[in-house]
Parts: sequence; C-alpha cells; structure tokens
Amino acid sequence: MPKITINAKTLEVPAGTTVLEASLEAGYQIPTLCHVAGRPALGACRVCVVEIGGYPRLQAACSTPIAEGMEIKTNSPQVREARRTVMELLLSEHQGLCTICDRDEDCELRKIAGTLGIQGTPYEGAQALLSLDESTAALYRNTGKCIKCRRCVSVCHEVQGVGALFPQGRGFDTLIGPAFSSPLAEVVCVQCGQCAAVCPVGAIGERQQVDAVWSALSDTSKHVVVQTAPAIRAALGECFGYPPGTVVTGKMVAALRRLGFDAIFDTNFTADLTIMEEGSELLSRLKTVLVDHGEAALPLFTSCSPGWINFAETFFPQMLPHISSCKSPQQMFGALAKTYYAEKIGVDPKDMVVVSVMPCTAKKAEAERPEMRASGYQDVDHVLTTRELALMIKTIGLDFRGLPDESMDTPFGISTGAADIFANSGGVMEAALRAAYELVTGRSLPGDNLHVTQVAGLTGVKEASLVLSDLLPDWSFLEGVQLNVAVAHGLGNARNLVEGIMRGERRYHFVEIMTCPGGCIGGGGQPRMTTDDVRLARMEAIFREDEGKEHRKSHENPYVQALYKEFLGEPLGHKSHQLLHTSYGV
Ligand code: HC1
Repeated sequence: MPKITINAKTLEVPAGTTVLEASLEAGYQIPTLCHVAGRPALGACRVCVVEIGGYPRLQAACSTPIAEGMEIKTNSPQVREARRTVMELLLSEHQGLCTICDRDEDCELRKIAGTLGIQGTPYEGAQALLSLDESTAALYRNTGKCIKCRRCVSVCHEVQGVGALFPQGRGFDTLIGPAFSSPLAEVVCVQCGQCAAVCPVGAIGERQQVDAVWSALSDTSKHVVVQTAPAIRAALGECFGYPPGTVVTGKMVAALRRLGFDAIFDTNFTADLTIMEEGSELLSRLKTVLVDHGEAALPLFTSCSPGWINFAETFFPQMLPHISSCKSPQQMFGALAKTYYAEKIGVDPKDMVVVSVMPCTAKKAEAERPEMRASGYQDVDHVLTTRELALMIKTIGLDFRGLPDESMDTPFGISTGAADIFANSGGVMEAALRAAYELVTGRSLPGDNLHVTQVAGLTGVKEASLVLSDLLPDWSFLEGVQLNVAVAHGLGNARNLVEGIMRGERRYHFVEIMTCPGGCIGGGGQPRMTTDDVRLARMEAIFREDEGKEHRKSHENPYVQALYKEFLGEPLGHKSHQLLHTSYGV
C-alpha cells in the first residue's frame, strides 16, 4: 500500500484511494460542493483543492489519486486562500436569498462559507437572473441559485440513464438545464427527484404542497386523512438528529396526530393489497401461457414506482403491455379512501382530503395523472415528501424526539411485514414470493427467515430462480416450472435490464423495477444526503420493522381479507378493476 503524509501525519492507504478519501481517513474533512461519496469524481467545483509537494499548482482532492510518497497539505495558507476565492466567486453568482430558501440549515454552500469564515464576496460576478421553472408537478428549478456543480447532471445521466439536464455554454455564461433552456415538462425528465436529492443548494427541489395541507387541516368541513409510505419511517428521524437506520414509526404517527389529521393510515395497507392483485395478475398470465397456450405479456413488470412508469412511457413504450395494470399502493389508497372508507364513516367523498407522505417526488405527478380519479374526485389530493413532513413538524414546534410511540388507525393503518419491505429494492419481489409460495403450495413457509437474499442489497440488477413443488390442484400447472425473477433499482440499471430482455438475452417471468437507487428508501424526497451507507442503514431498519410484525405475509392481513369480503369481492374482480387498476401511455 502506498505510504503518504497528510498534514505531517504518515499513513498507508490502498492504491486507487483519492486524496479526498485519504484525508478523511487521516481525520481531515475537505469541503466539496460537487463530490458525492461513492460516486466518480466530477472535479467541477474546485473547493476541495489541496497542496501536494512537487505539484506546480493546487490539485482537486476529489479527482487526484494518491501516489507513493505524496506529501499533502489540506490546510496551508495557500489552500485556505484558494478555497476562499473559489467560494467568493461561487457566492457572487448565487442568488443568496437565504432567508426565504427551502434549504434552510441544509444548504451545503452556506455551511462551507460558514466554516471558512466567509461573510461576503468582493466580486460582482454575473448574478444569474431568477429563472424559475415550475412546469412539472414534482420539481422546481431555479437557475439563479445554481452553482454549476454538475451533481444533477451526473446523477441524471449516469445513475438514472435519463439525460434531461446538461451543462450549456462556457465560463460565467454556463447554464445547467434541459437542452435549449426548455422547461422540464417538455423534456425526458421522469420527475424522480434524484437531482434534487444531490443538489447542494436550493437550485432544484420538490414543489412543496405544505400550504395546501395546512389549508385542508384548518378547514373544519374537511375530513383529512394521511397515508405514509413504507420508506418514511426509516428516514424521517434523520431530520430530527437520529442516525440513519432509526425506525420512528410510532413518533411519526404521534406527530401526524398532533398536526391535526383526522385519521392516520398506512400506504403499507395497500402495499399488502397490491401483492394480492399483482400476484393474481402474474398467476393469471402464467396460466394463460402455460395452460391455455395463449398469449400474455411476460415478464410482468411491477408498476408501483411512478418514475419507472414515466421512464417506460418515454423510452420503452413497446414494453407497456408488460407492466402490471395495478395502480401503485399510493393510488389504490386514494381510490379506497374516497369510496369504501368514506362510505363506512359516512363522509361525502367531496369533503374528504387524502394526503400522502412519500419519499418520492414523482408521486406528486402520479397523483395528478388524469386517470387517477376512480372515486370521481382526484383520489390523492396532496403529496408531501419526507422533507416536507419534517418541515411541518418543525413549524408547529413539536419536540419530535420527546413524542410517545402511537399506533395507526384502523382499518387502513394495519399492515404486514411484507408491506414494510416494499421500501427496499427487492422488497416487492420478496413480498410477492412470500405470498405466492403459501397460496400456491398451501403450506407455510418453513422457518422464521423469510428473506430472499438473492434479491436484497445494492447490486444494480439481481436475479433469482425457484421451482415450487407439491402444489395445490389449482396451481398444478406450475409444477416443475422454473420461475425466473429479476430486480433492478436506479433507472440506469433498469434500462440495461429492459434492453437485455428486449434483445432476448434475458428471460424472466416477473421483474421488479424501482426508480431510485436502493428503492424508495433512497427516494428523491428523502432527507439529504443519501449515500450508499445511508441506504444500507435504512434498508436494515426496514427489515427490522418487518421482522417485528405479527403478520409478515400480505395475504394474512386481516383488514385486507375483510376488505375483499365486505367490498371488493375477489382479486381482479369487477370492483378491483374499477378502483385499483389502470392503463399506461395515456
Ligand atoms: Fe414506495 Fe410504494 S414502496 S413506490 O417505493 O409501492 O414512494 O416507500 O409508497 O405507492 O407502498 C415510494 C415507498 C411507496 C407506493 C408502497
């Protein structure tokens, strides 16, 4: 291992380590505005410059690999002066309306300016004019705040394989944005919000719906219910000082109650319902192919992640018949809240307001799709991100950490562990396999370890195969059939997988695709900054939540069973089709 010195401390670090990583190892944090841990270096912001013995100029620590004998100074007068100049130039171009910026304490530019003791800028710069793009339902872009770090460009192209944002022009005239300065709504943006998740300043963020929710909560003629997505409970705590991987379900419920919601429900309930509907759809397609020798689009793709739906509609319209017709759990919830539940409690659906708390920005756009009005009204009225919920809790001055643990309300607050794991990449697949095994064999899964480890974790594309035997008579056509499944997360991985399937190189029966790296735990609306370590901690937390549940398989949810008995009839029945299914490309 190469031996180096950092600020006179000698250490050995593995070859290939960058100066930035080695410095961290040596106990020195170097500020950066473009680098994201675990991602390739961009070398764009130049804030991380260091002095290296023998080099004629200062070097960017993020993009310089260490070499034997390097003598690095991370904090010399020359380094401090250069960082100050770079920051002052960036500040001269940044529209610093800090008092009315939604990044508040979370702005990386302000934080670094603070640690460097910068209180102003002597440069006039080329103050970018405010250009606010609010053309999509999910995201705003404010070019006046952009510091051209290129994190958004990198994540949009390299992680998501979308390519909606580009650097254009040179020097002071550089602009980051869609080609020809088009509005986001007119380009291939899928509204996943991964750009907003990495933006160090307030240049890209979610379009907040906090004010609309406050209005609903203060309108006494409205019955306001809230649903929380599976991934919120493993991340919300980070906004209140808990380490990543802390589950705060009970405190989240208590906070929602104190915010004034009339009923606190769980998207997990309709995640369980999704397994019933989507599992039935898969078995029905398999039966069509294997028994009737008819045609059915296989593999079946999951449909719960709206960024993936937007991506497929934009880039792979020929694959739309393969996508499950199930609405996402968010939308199933809205449709049921304004029909079944409204009737049950005697509230006119026009007076019911459904609010979602989602880790995902694309959910805001999904709620506004014109076909999502099965109840006769917009099924989901307002969608908040995890960050927006944290803001509301802070606004009312609640001591979140001091809250007791409270439980969700019935009937839609009750869910199984299978629903919890929807939050993790591979979770929908695991939940489906848990249910399929028991429904098809009539036997309980052996043992307590229900995890399908082949489809868990952060590998980009994961695969598993299984053969079920001793099947119930209805399912005997599956006897001996090798069922092949695949899971992809992050749309770049999804693109590779789908292209492989289209070329006939890969053959599967069922495929789970989640838009964001790691699945919803890594959604574009989650607390910043979501590194791989954070993703893994949240995933572990979700598995712990699942393991602590009384029921861990969707078909065991007693309230889902009651819903079919009292209202829906059977999976894929007439009512289900009316309320819980949809079509794409509209
Ligand atoms: Fe997701 Fe889903 S798991 S899409 O990742 O199917 O956003 O958490 O709510 O709808 O249940 C997101 C999470 C979420 C839906 C569910």
